[in-house]
Amino acid sequence: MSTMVQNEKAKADIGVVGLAVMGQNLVLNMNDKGFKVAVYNRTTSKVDEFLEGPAKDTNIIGCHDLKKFVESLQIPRRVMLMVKAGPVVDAFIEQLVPYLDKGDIIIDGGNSLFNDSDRRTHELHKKGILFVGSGVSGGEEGARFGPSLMPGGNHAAWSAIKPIFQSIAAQVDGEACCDWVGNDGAGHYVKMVHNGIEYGDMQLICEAYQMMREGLGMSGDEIQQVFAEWNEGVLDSYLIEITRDILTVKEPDGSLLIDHILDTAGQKGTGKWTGMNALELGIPLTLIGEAVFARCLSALKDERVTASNVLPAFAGEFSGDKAEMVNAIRDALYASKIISYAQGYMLMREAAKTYGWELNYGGIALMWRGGCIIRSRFLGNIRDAFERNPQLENMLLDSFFIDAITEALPGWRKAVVCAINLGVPTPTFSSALAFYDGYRSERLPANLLQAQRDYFGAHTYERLDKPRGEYFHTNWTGRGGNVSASTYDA
Ligand code: NBP
Repeated sequence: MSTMVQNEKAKADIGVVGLAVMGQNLVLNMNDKGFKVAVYNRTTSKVDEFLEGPAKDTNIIGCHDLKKFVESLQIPRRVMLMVKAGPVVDAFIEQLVPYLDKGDIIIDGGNSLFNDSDRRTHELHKKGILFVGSGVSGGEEGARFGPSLMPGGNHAAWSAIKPIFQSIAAQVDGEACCDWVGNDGAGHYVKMVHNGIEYGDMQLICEAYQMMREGLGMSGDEIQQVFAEWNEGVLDSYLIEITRDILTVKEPDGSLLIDHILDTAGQKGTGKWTGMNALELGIPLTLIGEAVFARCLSALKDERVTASNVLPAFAGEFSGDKAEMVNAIRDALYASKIISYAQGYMLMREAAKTYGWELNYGGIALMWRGGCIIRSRFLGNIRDAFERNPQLENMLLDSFFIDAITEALPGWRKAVVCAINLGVPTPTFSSALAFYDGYRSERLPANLLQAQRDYFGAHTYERLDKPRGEYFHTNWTGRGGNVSASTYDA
């Protein structure tokens, strides 16, 4: 074996820049799976602390400057950035490029905006560098023991990173929760939708909790039992599981810890990005939108306190069968969750069309089945639906989901009506039901809307008894002219 080959073998398989919680845990995960990793961090003392602490007695190579870091990597060099999203990623790319050669790979594993990943893929492609923007989900524990990984970007990089990515990812039924998502920003796009869905799932659970707590007057222990039961059935998921566990945590005086937590939700923007993109693409992503707005409303704590003293509820008290209503709430949660995922998939389908990606919808469900925050049994059903029919236009038209919604529908309506009567806000339960009723309606009142538009702005309308694409204008008042506005949809 030549000295050069020997030297190459002593080098690292991959380098990771950024040693905060995600970076450190991913590096340890890679090390466990037998990969040699080099690490670098802006604050270099963190490299030493890492090597003396969690990475003690490993093969991990610590570097204090980027040039040496790059030199410690096998060719093609694979550099993964686990740093704060935004300009920091661009700054690191700029510093790294002079040390890299054509065919080397930069992977951004942060929560970057997909448009940034699009841009970086193209800019680096011009320099011969392969860029991958990868969604990483699962938080600290996922990073350490198996995250969900959603890589996209320059496909030429995939074969070189696949063995590492698929072995560090979570595994479900022997399959890695990681596969190539698509070109350019597709990986970060799918991660963004994942986060939007996460917002929706969390809000749905919170509404179920509030209905039981405020509406039905159930104790924390009773609700904890309900979540424990739900986690054994179709709702089996990580978020239901942690809710069950959160409800066991008490203060020294025996009260529930969550009763002492300020009811004002934070957000870091990925739910908002998903909603903004849905508006941009014209997809009715109502549930995630409501989930983002519910966080915004929760943030108006002082105003809500003032309003609570002056605005009446005119709400009744619950007087029915509690166990029956708990089942109805479960049905509302399950059916609304189906709507949320259906809307998320509608958005991804439209994005694929708009941005020119070929997304594997069943594969995406598999990537989310393990390792990430929205992992659940239910994602297996979505995967099966796309396996039955890869061209499935909408998840709601799959036989499994038709049956599931049909079964849950009576309880869903009952729970929403009950919430309205009790004055308990359930924006995601109710908006999901409104979407469902709209989606299944052959006829909506948009005929009147078109008439209004034509009345005030001569925007024209199409007729049911004429072919699509033929536009008509009516002089509604007798005062207007016969000139119409041009027809286009923004
Ligand atoms: P942070 O998002 O807190 O980023 C910390 C890293 O960014 C450190 O290496 C820090 O270096 C570096 N950094 C910062 Br901050 N500002 C810098 C600057 N101006 N120049 C150079 N380096 C800078 O860490 P994280 O929570 O581990 O997340 C890493 C990425 O993964 C982020 O994009 C995050 O959104 C994403 N993510 C996080 C989670 C999660 O659960 N936390 C889950 C999934 C994805 P320093 O040590 O010198 O300050």
